[in-house]
Amino acid sequence: MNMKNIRLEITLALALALPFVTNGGAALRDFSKETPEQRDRRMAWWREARFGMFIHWGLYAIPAGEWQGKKDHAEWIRTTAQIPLEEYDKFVPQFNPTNFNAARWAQLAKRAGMKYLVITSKHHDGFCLWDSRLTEFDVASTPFKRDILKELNEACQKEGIRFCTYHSIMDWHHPDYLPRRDWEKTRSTEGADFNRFRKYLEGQLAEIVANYNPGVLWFDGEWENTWTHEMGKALYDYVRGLNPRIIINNRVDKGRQGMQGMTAKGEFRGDFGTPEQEIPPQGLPGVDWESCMTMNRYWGWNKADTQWKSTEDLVHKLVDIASKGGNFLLNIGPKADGTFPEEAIERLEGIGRWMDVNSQAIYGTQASPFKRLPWGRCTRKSSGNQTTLYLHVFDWPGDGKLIVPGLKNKTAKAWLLADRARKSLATSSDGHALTITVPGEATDPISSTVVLEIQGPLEIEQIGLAQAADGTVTLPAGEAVTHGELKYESGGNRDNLGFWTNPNDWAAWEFKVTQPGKFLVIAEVASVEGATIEARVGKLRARSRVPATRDYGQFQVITLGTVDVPAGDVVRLNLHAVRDGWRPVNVKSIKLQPVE
Ligand code: FHN
Repeated sequence: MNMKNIRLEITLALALALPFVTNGGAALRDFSKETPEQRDRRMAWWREARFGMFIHWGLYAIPAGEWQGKKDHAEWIRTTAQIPLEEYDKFVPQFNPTNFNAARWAQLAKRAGMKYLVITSKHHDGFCLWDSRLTEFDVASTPFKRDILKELNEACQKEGIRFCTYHSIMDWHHPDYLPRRDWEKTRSTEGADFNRFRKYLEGQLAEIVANYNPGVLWFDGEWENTWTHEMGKALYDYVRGLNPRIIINNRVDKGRQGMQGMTAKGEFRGDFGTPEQEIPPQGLPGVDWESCMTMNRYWGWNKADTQWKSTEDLVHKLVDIASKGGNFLLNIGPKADGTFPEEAIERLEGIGRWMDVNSQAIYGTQASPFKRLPWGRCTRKSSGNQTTLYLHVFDWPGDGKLIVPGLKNKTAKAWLLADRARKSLATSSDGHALTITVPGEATDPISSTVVLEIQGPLEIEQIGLAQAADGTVTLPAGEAVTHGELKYESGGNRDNLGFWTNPNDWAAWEFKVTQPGKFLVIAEVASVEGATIEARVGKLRARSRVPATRDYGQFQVITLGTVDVPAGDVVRLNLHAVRDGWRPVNVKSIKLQPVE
């Protein structure tokens, strides 16, 4: 038995001797009693940061998404390709990322303007990127041997980036983790002890916290039924007991509500919500949340994945998330040799060029005071009696007049953030909107920032959905008030109402009409099997069958009929399911078009 195995046996024996789920013998503290002030102090650096790098790296980078001719795998490959354990273990002697350069990774994160970095210390496959005393299934057993977490932690510190770790509760390798994968028919569960797995999990987290001091412990893989709310609460308190200042996401417990990521009401643990591949439709005042997204399609490296988001799209996502008070955790899946894909580097550098000019409109900002703006987004900072609004203009006004609808403050100091001389821009107010005279050209093709400094309290009238000059009214999915399980979903190519399985669910839009009359009701919808929907304005109804489109992402435009729409500040259109033969329908938008 080699020295590591002896160490392993001693460590495990000590760990097993301790009463369960304790902080080295001391009774667990209950951290749910933390005061708002204590929490604000603990969360301050994370709220200031706004932007971080996610890294999914491990043995799965070696097959690079391909197995037996199929090319749509990634970090889940052991499961999606049903690779038996002894087969997957053969990747261990192949893991030798000789081009891994922690300094380069940290420099690229810094170049992009990212303030923290979250790396998979252990993903679902159970492989550990550090030399753990509790397992041989780690980097020390590979030809590479080097302690990746240690090197990256040190490199991050050099660049002023907060080092953080992702750790999966679900573990497809450890013999005590249950359940087995349903296709692992021959892998015995004999002797498996889930509580012993929990001690292993705790022991490894103690190693990580003690040796690498992560700012955030980003849990994942909490969804299987062997992991309970009680275990989640205990693990949260255990990790906070290891370092009371650490921040822990909501996937430590069982309160996360699917991919929309927010924590359900109740005593669920977790310091922030974790929407995945999507952005909440509105800001969530008083809620800490972070949208995590891939830069292309997969989290782990897949050499066939060419679905890279553009730099413009990524900057717009960063701005949109910050304008709603959230953080953006943007993922990189490094290759097996330890390098970042060139396409990822190109995007990090492009985002960095935008952040060179505009980062102060992102770091330490709070959510927009406006529910919507026609040309872009807004972030804000407040100091005493002064509010600074950062207007992120995606669509630059051709006539040189940037109108801020609903901003009733009459005076404001305005300038272009890109203008170091801060040359004042003229402003005027009609009492309902502030108009800023801006140059004919945007300062940045992706998003240009106009700064407004306002003394005294903000006076804002939320502008609802309104009729366009041509009389049309567009009702987007993200602006609907939904009732029941029906909800807005975004991310990827999703920007629609979905999960409309219950015909009792319905959606409502409110909008202002100044040009009443007869309107066509036009809907952009998708339904695998087809169904009938009905729009209601007052007592009027317009219904139509949604033809089967075979795919919930395959939208088509249908006309439901015509309705009379009255003038008014708050006109309501309700969209209902017709129960007979109901099948789910996705809705991207409703449009009212005046009938000539
Ligand atoms: O299954 C994981 C997946 O591999 C990836 O780690 C994402 C990132 O948040 N989390 C889980 C899917 O929700």
